[in-house]
Amino acid sequence: MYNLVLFGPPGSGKGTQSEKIVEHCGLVHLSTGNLLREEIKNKTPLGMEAKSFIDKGHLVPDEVVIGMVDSYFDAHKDAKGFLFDGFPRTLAQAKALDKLMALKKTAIAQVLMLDVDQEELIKRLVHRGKTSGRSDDADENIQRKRQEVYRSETLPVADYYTKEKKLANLDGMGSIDEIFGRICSYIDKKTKK
Ligand code: B4P
Repeated sequence: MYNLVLFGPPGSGKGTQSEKIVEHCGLVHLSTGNLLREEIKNKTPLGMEAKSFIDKGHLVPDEVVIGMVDSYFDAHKDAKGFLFDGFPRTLAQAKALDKLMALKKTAIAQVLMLDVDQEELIKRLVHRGKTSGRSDDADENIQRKRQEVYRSETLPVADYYTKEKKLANLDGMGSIDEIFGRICSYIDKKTKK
């Protein structure tokens, strides 16, 4: 099993690049953002709880997200590997993911971090806000809150993976295809070893 985490701040292009990576590598895409939006769309109790956090730019509680990931694993027993997009976002989630992987007798192979300038992040999200219909995109104050939450709660996850010698930084600036090219050369180099 080859398991990859795509990491980076809100708007760094995780969702955009993930679509292309899963096609290139034949992995199952696990986006906690997409799963939560699906729950919200279906007005489930989990979705309604999640919405109250997302609309303020906060993270959804760990136990909710971890439970959702656990069920997704169970529903994809035959996967040859997973691409984690937007998960883990806290240290507790990173530790829970390691436990889930160990239970499956596998592990996270690499964590790719997309580096993007702060101004470019806000520019992308403001642009997405005009078309996405996502309530968390609509307001620049919510976007700034999300960047703040990323720095305080999510960035420590990068240190966790650095200590495990799994983190690689990639330039996330440029066109979507240029960035995808960088990601592919990195993955191809690692998987051919
Ligand atoms: P996510 O769905 O993960 O949203 P994101 O971080 O904003 O998106 P991403 O980085 O994927 O950006 P994208 O490719 O779309 O999370 C949403 C919310 O759900 C979170 O705030 C949180 O509340 C909750 N949540 C999710 N996971 C959670 C977890 N594990 N724990 C707790 N809470 C959780 O790119 C952004 C825009 O830029 C797009 O419009 C795209 O077209 C554009 N773009 C991309 N690449 C570009 C490029 N190279 N050049 C120009 N534009 C580009």
